Amino acid sequence: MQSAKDSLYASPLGEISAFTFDESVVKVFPDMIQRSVPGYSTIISAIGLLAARFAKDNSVCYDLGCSLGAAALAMRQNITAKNCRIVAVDCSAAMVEQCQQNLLATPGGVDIELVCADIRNIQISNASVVVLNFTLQFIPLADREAFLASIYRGLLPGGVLVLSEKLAFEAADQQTVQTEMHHLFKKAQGYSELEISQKRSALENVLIPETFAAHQQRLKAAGFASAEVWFQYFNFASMIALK
Ligand code: GEK
Repeated sequence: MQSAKDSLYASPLGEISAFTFDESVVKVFPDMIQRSVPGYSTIISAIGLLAARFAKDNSVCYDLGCSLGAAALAMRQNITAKNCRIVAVDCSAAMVEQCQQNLLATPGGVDIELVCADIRNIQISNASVVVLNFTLQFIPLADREAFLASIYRGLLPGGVLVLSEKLAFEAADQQTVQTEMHHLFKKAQGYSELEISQKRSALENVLIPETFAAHQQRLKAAGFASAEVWFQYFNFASMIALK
């Protein structure tokens, strides 16, 4: 996916408004996520492999908070199950509009239905794969338990939830070091100190990270048989929860 360079936070901003997934973000999104989330491309490729392993004949694979459709497209490239379809959902109209263009530009075997909706309000059913790739972190804390329980109910036995999140750490020294390493990662990707600090302010109270222990506990409470990290790069991790 081609993308303009992200320079949204490059100049000093008097007042920093809360981060939203609007048109200006959509224009630079592939560059922004690639240079901000350590391991993003590795995770997208692995979502394709996981879909190949878990997608069942006659079932549905969900990409919740799909943005521009990277995970849905990776799944489409790898699914070999028969009569399978993908449902990709995002509540940002600007994202969905650009995602539609991306899907049309790269046609493939499995149908992708694109829905503009709040993922808390959609019915998950007959699912073999559900992907939440850096999306749960934007859902209010109070809604996360019920939301994951509804995903669990919609999954078929043997189904998988792939949950990727920015993590928080219980131990203060870990929190400090992991945050610092993420900032060093962003600097190495060409972001300035000003860009890093203004973006951090914009995401305050918008992106709410939790510890791996909190995620694991909630996933188990929702009914998942097990939940483990399969990938971590500093404070960004991807988990596999099995029904
Ligand atoms: C990727 N998964 O490229 N309902 C629907 N969509 C939502 C909601 C909600 N309640 N809250 C946030 N979103 C993608 C990357 S980005 C992660 C996901 C990031 C959407 C929001 O509009 C945005 O498109 C996406 O979740 C989060 O693999 O930018 O850090």
